[in-house]
Amino acid sequence: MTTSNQALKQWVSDVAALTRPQSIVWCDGSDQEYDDLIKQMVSDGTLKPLNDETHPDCYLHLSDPQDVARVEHLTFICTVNQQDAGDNNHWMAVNEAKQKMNALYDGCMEGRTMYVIPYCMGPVDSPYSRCGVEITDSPYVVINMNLMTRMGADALARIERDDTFVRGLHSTGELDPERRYIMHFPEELSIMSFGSGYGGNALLGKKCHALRIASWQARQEGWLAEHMLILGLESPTGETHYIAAAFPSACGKTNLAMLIPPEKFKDWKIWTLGDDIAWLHLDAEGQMRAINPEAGYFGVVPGTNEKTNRNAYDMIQRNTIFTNVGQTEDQQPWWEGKKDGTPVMDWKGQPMAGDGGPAAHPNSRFTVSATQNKAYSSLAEAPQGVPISAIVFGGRRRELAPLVYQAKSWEHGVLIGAGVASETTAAATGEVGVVRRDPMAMKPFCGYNFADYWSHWLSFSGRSDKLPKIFHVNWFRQDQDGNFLWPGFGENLRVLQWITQRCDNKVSARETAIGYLPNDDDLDIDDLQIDPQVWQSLLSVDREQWRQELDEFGQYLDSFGDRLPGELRHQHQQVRAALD
Ligand code: GTP
Ligand code: SPV
Ligand code: MN
Repeated sequence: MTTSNQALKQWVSDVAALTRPQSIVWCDGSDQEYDDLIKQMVSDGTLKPLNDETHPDCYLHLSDPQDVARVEHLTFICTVNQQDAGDNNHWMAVNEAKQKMNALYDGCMEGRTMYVIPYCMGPVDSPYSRCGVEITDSPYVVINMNLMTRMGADALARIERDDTFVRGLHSTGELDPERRYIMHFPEELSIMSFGSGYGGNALLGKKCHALRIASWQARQEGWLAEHMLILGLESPTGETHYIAAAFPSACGKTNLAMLIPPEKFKDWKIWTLGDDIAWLHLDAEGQMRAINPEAGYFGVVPGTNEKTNRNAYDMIQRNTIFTNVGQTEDQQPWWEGKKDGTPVMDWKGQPMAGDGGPAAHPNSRFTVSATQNKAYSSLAEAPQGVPISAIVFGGRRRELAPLVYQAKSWEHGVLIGAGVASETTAAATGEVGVVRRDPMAMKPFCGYNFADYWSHWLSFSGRSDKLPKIFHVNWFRQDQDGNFLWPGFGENLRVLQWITQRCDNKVSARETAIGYLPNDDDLDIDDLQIDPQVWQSLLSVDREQWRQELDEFGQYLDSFGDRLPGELRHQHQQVRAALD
């Protein structure tokens, strides 16, 4: 395979001259190619076949123990003007970054195969989709991109038609954390990644392209690229509402997107459109529509079982790549929260109980095609996407944030999104469990200055009078002993039901300083045996705590200086005043 696109041909030849691979392979995305790469990786030991009876066509990859998560401190946005990247990003000057990367790439593929992966983010026939090409020396990246994107011949044909693509260059290098960088050049639509083979650092279609680069493009072109799941909630009467929800990494997107309704709601149905990223556009009528740019799931494994997420559990029984889980005696994958089986080997490939650590790394992942999900929506491939009724923001907050509340307006909703804060998780290296500000769950992923990003969000209210309603949820409130106050998972359906009732003006609500909260009886929870006092606290607004929160949030907003939109400041003042 090769291409008629001169720019692509030239770039591949320039990269080959720099990295000096032994051979170049243009990936066609075929099953044959996938199978051949699996065979090759099994024979060189980078993939282990799992139990073929219980887990047909499932494989285990153990990454370097120092390469298990995104590395935010090594991730840069490189723009001509530093303030275009904003204080929310690490910044490096374009030339400095390129010099650094070119030195690392010099000869880095000697003795290796260089794979050229044309891919399309979104259905290949959608006007909302965008293409890219990733060049990599990692076969693991190729097989993951095969599951996660529309990759190969169709994507290449579209690139040749569109004559534009995002350039992503990736090499695993020596996996040395001291020689690792993930650089983005949004002004040139290019990405350079070196020294990591893991997830968002290496599968460049995902966070690097579909969020950091795409968010920049989206601002220029008038749309939004967001860290959001997309689901359809079908009521017993057959009406479906589509909801997009942004939660920070490892805070419940995959689980919500695949939710199985509890017994009491068995006539309701959740359809999955996406579990991590949404691209949102206004159509000609001013309706916001969403597509999922991805074609597979790169999901958190620990905690997945038949009770928490049966759809996910079922879909990872076959044709799945596991990264950094443990193994049982008979080569079944094993992780904390799996419920059955006993691990004998941990994610480092060591016998269990050696260092007392977990069998599966807390950020261990499965990669699987979305088509294996029983709840995969028939509209997930629709070129025009689905109409969005509600946008939901959420975080992992032990305290403060109620179970659910609704914004009073689009502008107030933007403030609520900007105010998201959440406890850090194992999805990125660094300390876990500290609350940090994570506006719109995009702190690690917004490719430009947050102040400009909020202006862009606010600008939508001037463009449509039927924008989605905005909500905030928190599944993670805890008591003094660390027990969750809300059962979560399937029971979250009850909250989604209230959200859609609000969208249809079918239920009233209680106005508070922070937004509209459900009346005590409007969420159907009779069968849950929640202590009335607990229920009260899940739906209460502690004024003193909220005043403190708003003051801290205000200081954070101030740090964006003159670029902060006046409207956001105004919204903040209104809520703060209402709390007095
Ligand atoms: P990324 O793929 O990193 O973006 O994560 P995500 O947002 O898709 O998170 P995911 O659904 O994989 O959930 C992460 C962790 O949160 C898992 O360990 C889940 O078991 C847990 N979790 C998800 N939903 C709930 C919930 O409703 N309640 C509680 N207590 N835990 C939840
Ligand atoms: C996240 O960290 O939000 C993920 C996993 O979805 S990664 O692909 O590594 O970004
Ligand atoms: Mn994510």
